[in-house]
Amino acid sequence: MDRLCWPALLIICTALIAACKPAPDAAPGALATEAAAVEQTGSPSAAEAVAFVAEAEEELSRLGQANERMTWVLRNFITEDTELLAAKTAEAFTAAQVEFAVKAASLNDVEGLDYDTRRKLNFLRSGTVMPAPGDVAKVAEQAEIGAKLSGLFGQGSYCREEGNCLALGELEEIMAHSRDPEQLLEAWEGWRTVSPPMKELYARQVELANQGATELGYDNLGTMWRSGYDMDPADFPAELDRLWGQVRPLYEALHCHVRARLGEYYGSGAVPQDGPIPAHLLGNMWAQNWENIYDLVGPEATAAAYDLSAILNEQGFDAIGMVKTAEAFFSSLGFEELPETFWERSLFVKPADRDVLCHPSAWDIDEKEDLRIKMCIDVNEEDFNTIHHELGHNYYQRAYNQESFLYRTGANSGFHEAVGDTLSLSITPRYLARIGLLDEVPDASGDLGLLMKQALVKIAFLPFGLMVDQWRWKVFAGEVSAQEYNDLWWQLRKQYQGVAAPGERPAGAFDPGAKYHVPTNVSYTRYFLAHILQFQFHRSLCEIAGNEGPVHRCSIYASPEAGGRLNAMLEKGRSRPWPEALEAMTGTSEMDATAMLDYFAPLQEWLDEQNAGRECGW
Ligand code: X8Z
Ligand code: ZN
Repeated sequence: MDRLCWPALLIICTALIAACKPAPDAAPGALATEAAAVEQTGSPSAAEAVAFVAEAEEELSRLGQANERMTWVLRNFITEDTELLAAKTAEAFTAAQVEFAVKAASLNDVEGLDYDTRRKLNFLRSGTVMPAPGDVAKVAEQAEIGAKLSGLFGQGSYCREEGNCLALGELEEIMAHSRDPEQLLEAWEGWRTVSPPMKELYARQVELANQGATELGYDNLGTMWRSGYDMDPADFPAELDRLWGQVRPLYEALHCHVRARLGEYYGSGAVPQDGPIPAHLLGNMWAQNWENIYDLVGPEATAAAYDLSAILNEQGFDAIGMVKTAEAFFSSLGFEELPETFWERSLFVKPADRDVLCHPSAWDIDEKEDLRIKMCIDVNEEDFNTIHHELGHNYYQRAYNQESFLYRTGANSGFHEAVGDTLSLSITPRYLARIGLLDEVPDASGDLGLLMKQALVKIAFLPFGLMVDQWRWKVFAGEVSAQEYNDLWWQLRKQYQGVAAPGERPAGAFDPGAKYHVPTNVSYTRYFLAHILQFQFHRSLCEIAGNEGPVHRCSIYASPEAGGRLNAMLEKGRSRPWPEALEAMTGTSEMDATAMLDYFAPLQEWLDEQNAGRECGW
């Protein structure tokens, strides 16, 4: 289930779900008895639906927890044995998910259902990330493919020659800090050697999951993925377009300025001034976050923004110290401290002696108190922010632990991703001074630099956050063949991000597979939504905290009023439609990017000045 996969677990369990499809006809017999009862009495009654939902919640919770625990072991200790064992556990869980989904679909038309039963039936039907077709052989095949795909990613590395291999983390370091185009190109292309073997497997997995989705009554898997937003799935793409339309001018201004500066640095031969930016020059393996090239593109005239990475290192922070600092922020809002077991059981540092999956994740093992994160923390600003992101998941999980099983998740997937990021927006100079990380609060002349840095994280991300699922939805809808996957990927990268591959891609390339969320089947629109929502949350919480200055200078640190309002939303999980949750928190029931635009207004003005006389666009 989703909750299992919460951001973190979602990642994990989706991979396994994909890997282990049990055939409904091979599944346990609980529902057979019920079906027989229905046969005797004619169509199922509302009371039967209520009983069915209760049974499903209990069973899925039980199997989900077993799966969660096993998956934790797998991701912390990747071997053939743990892969096999985890696949078995996931299979049982997936078998139940699919069985309950089929049954829920069959109860769709029951009349006289109460609100919660109707809502939960919908979640039961649509909530399986990679549904299985009802055929034993295909289920086994799909299980095998899922395991292979996540294995190819998790154990991937780039080897210059035998014995000289670089793991993803090391390649990402090069992408972040090297300014040598040759070296950047090698790291960029090198990492993409892991994914060509995924292509055919991925295509087959899509085919199988689409069959599963069709059996549940959806046109294809994409429609099923779009069904979790309390609206007609057919309207969801237009909702995303609307939000993207709000922020696109700001993105285009940022792109224009960054391209010009990169052109000055690398030469306009390397960075053509009328086309997309080569993807290896933006400081990140996927060109999704540009903060690492702040030194090349930031405003020169203003005082330099402080360097939080340097400060954390100078002050002797280690991974635990960073997590403790993030926890203290939540405590200052009135949230209870993390349990002792969090500290005992989490993974904070990359182990030297075994394969682990380093992509950051947050876990809720027992749906009560057994919260954990798994992350290979480096002492730098990016990871400091990501720790807040992960703890946001954990505090959300704990806040809704009194809700029933199917409501133990975010109001929508974007909400879950937005909580920790909302707190990160409050990591302001004043806050850093208050906790002793800065000696004094820099004056407002440094704000432009800070806003630029933030824009390189938040604004630069937006089109990437959108395009990943635009690609997947077309793939799921069968609009392209496997041979066309990579071309479609780069077509969308260009269309949305204005970014291009640094050179012709080889015939077998499967570049989407080099991004974690594709081989592990984690939906990505969640992050796009989270980037919009977190500014809405921040603005409202700042008002509640009594902030009167510009919103980019506001920190909600130590405001129990803001914490109380946040908690009121978190503890409801998804028991009510997300627009209600949003309205209770912000006073508006619409997702809306004006909070984000207001936050960046001073930067937009500066960018427009910089871009005067430049030809923008690609
Ligand atoms: O995957 C994540 C989180 C875990 S839910 C670290 N993020 C996306 C990514 O890394 O691609 C956060 C930002 C976008
Ligand atoms: Zn997350």
